[in-house]
Amino acid sequence: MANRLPVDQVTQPDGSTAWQRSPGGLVTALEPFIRGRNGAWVGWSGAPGEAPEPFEADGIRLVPVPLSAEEITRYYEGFSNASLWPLYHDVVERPQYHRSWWDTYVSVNEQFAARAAEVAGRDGVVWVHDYQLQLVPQMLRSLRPDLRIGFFLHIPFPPLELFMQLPGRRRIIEGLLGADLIGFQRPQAASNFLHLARTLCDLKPSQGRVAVDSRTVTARAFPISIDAKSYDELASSAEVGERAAEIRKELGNPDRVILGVDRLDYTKGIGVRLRAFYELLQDGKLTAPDTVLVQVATPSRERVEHYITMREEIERMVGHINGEFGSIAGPAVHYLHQSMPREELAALYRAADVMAVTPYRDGMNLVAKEYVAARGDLGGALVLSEFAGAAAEFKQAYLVNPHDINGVKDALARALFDPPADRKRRMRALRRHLFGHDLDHWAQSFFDALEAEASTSAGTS
Ligand code: ADQ
Repeated sequence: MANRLPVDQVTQPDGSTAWQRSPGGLVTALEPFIRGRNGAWVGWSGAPGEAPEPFEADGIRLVPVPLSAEEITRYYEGFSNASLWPLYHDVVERPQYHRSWWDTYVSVNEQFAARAAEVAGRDGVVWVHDYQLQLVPQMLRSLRPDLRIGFFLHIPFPPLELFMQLPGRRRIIEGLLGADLIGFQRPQAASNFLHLARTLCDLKPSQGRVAVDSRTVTARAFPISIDAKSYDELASSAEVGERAAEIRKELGNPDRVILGVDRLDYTKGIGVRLRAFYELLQDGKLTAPDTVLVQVATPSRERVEHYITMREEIERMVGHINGEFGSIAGPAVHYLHQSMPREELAALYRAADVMAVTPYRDGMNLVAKEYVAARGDLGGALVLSEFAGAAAEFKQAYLVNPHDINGVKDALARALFDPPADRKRRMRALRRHLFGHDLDHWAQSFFDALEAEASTSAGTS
């Protein structure tokens, strides 16, 4: 179960509509588990109004949950993306709380739980994903006590000092405790959660586990990853190699290319790297267009207020830098507010000398992993925020504190100018870790742990 089904509705040339699988690592990773177990995916179709009947797309049974326009505004854009999202990301923006948003979050979670309760087989396994559905585990358990329930949170889980702001805070912890296994990106998030279970629910967690009624709930880290092998194959193909060379040519054959790829989100620290690049140009440490920054920013949550103002700020900064440092030959910052195909992203990764990933806070950050997977040539260098989950694994990246602009400038300069042998050594180490911890490893270890938890709980109840 996830907020969204892995499909988009597309209009055919003859005007009729059809469902098309949306590209995404998660669905690809889970597909073998879903198919192999005669499973289904429960989620919202992405459009307001009545839900279509359950249908099959590429061999996976999809079970849509309908959401009205008002529910989308309150549950999705409101409580999920304007209350929980900023709160769980260190309050980078001030969360907004409205009682009507919370009420709708509760009722939509009820609808999801009811739909899953209808379709799950006897003694089945349900894996619930992410912050939009945190109440589902408990709701589903009360409807279907026979099920094994896992939950995975893709974003960070905040410390007690921040979480305590949340109206409905106890309900959220109780909601999650309905699962047998709760997975987080980092161990710190699991311990934040258990600390809250002690404080808000008067429970006694010990060593990553907590007894709830007659059950045992386990909370621990399962860092998500990507299908590294298939990304590597894609990026090392002749077509992508040619496109990478063409991109550098189209950029005017600069000596150096710095790349940023993010959803346009205030947590991603896009302004941080623009600022650092701008100051390096001002200091004369870099010159444009010998060095250019390419920033791809995927349109995201365009109706949420924080996102509207942030987009204006970023675009003003890009205009400012280009006004000062661009020339007739071309701009210093190439800014693309666009979504693009996987192949084009892979070519950009191969064309970039330095990948800048500077979020203020990020659950994992798959872009950092994709970049490493794409560099089978051992070229390139990764500048990575310490506040991204990926930093816990990628110790050999150029790690930075995104709040320290001088530190970011320094890391960018080192990543650009360090001797090639040093950069290669770092990239080799990053790749070794990544290929030993890919997406399949993540999904398999979660399922294995869920099965193990279930048998332990059955033994103790
Ligand atoms: P996101 O916040 O969306 O995910 P991220 O992990 O970086 O962040 O994933 C973004 C994905 O979108 C990547 O696969 C990337 O290739 C793709 N993408 C980015 N820009 C694109 C563009 N212009 N066109 C096409 N594709 C683009 C949330 C959490 C993360 C966590 C993931 C997975 O916020 O911290 O890593 O879930 O758990």
